[in-house]
Amino acid sequence: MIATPNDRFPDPLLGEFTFVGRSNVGKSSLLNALLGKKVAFVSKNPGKTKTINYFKVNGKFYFVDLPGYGYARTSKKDREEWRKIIERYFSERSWNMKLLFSLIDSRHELMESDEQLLEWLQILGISPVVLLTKTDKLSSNELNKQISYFKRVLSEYGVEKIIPCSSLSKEGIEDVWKVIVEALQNSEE
Ligand SMILES: Nc1nc2c(ncn2[C@@H]2O[C@H](COP(=O)(O)OP(=O)(O)O)[C@@H](O)[C@H]2O)c(=O)[nH]1
Ligand SMILES: [Mg+2]
Repeated sequence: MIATPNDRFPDPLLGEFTFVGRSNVGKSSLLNALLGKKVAFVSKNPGKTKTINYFKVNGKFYFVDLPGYGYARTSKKDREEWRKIIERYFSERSWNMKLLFSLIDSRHELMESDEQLLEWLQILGISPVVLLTKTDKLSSNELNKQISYFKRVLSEYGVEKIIPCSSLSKEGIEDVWKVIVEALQNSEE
């Protein structure tokens, strides 16, 4: 866990897969669904934890849980703190990042805080894989509409890959693993 600027990043291993999104988007639940066990803390109340959490996977690489953003009741000070932590992460550690997963709630439209993150990533030259979360809450008709909406708006930010997923129904979990395994194989070559 990295909480203060003095905390050091762990041994790089084979790389890391990083997860970012608005608080309450379902990031912790998705990490748990991917790992098939409860490693990340799921909460009904949008959390204020501003730490970077490293989960070692199979002793070989990491899943990195970045602090959530965009919580309605955050103060300016909280946002500044978030920005500092994320900035430190991208500047000191993005070299070890194999993929960045940007989580967006499949039910809503893109929010301003998502747009800000996506703009920032474009400047940094990072093209995220977007995971549309909580798809179990939509009918297949509604989901198809949302997918075309997101394809359209996200293409403006250079996003090439979108995976609809649900920690509840487990939709998309295998697809996420597929891109992770591919990224690991590509970096071996
Ligand atoms: N229906 C449904 N609810 C979910 C899903 N993922 C998360 N949630 C709920 O959304 C809330 C926030 O989840 P959490 O994983 O803590 O989000 P985080 O703040 O992004 O880490 C909790 O009440 C979860 O039970 C999902 O795939 N489907
Ligand atoms: Mg969480």
